[in-house]
Amino acid sequence: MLEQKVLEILKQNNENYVSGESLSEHLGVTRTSIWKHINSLKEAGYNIESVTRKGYRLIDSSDILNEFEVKNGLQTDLIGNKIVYIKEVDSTNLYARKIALEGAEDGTVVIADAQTAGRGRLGRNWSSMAGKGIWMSVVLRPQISPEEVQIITLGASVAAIKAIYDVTGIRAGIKWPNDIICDGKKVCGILTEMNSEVEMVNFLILGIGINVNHTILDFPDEIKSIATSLAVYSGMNDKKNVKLFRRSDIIKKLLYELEQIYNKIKKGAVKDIIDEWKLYSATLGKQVRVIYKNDTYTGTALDIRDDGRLVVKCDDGCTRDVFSGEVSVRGILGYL
Ligand code: BT5
Repeated sequence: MLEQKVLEILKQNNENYVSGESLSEHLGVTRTSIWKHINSLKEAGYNIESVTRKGYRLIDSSDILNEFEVKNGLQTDLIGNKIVYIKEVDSTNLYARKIALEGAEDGTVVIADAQTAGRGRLGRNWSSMAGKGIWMSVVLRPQISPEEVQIITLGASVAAIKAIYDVTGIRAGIKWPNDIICDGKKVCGILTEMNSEVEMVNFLILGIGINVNHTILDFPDEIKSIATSLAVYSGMNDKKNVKLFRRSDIIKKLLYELEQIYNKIKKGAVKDIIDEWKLYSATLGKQVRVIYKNDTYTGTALDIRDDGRLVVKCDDGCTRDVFSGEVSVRGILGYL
């Protein structure tokens, strides 16, 4: 698309002016056509300055999310080959499921700027404000059995931790099974849903939500005390200097890290993923409270098995394996 070509040239020129004339020569279209494309880029949110006799320049500080921004510089071979960007959707997981049933290929990514009915586990809600976070689902078609699916969630948490660190410098931790936390508050949640036969997975929908540029006031009251965003966390010690992050940069890195994990899973290198998960765990060695239906017990999180079960040494002396999806693990003191 011509509009994308104009954008690419402006980006390559790093905030320097590019004349309308050189753009029109380069792309073989009239200057009026260039002007029209510049206007539609401005409408899409790009901050482009036009100065008579100098031309156009892109002031590239904005956090614009669209298919082009994610594809531009994406370093993957499979994941993200097809990207569906939607301004607003009920849930990217539901949308991804729909297109997977229609045959969407392995690695297709659905990204939304806002979700009106974001989903958590066990029928819970996921708050997904417009323009603030990463609300994304990936269609995966691994050849694994339903019992092995938990490793995808664990691997995705490792991928998210690494992508967050790489782009923002923030070191987050993983709270078993699917939460990523900063300073004891949730910054990211993962929801893996599957469509399977008894022995084989048909496809998986890996849903990842990351709070990126929220202020604390952006969160609904009921989660204000348990949620945080990368921007809030980065500004904790310096309120005047809250950083805003570019969501597309985090997504690109995340898709890259997910592909590394996916390749490991395909090779059967599950142990590597578990070992990495342990490095980032905020749960192992901690006192935990396990809540399962009407049963509650406390103990110490000892280890994690290769299939993702958490091993808990209970206070009554016995050791139990805890499956995810069945329990809520809460720290004895507060959320962690
Ligand atoms: C999760 O569930 O953490 C999975 C969240 C997955 C969200 C992604 S976004 C893209 C994709 N499309 C979807 O529809 N979903 C996925 P769970 O462990 O059940 O946690 C849900 C709980 O977290 C809620 O009950 C709230 O207490 C809390 N919560 C809700 N929204 C939050 C937010 N934005 N940040 C932090 N905590 C939140």
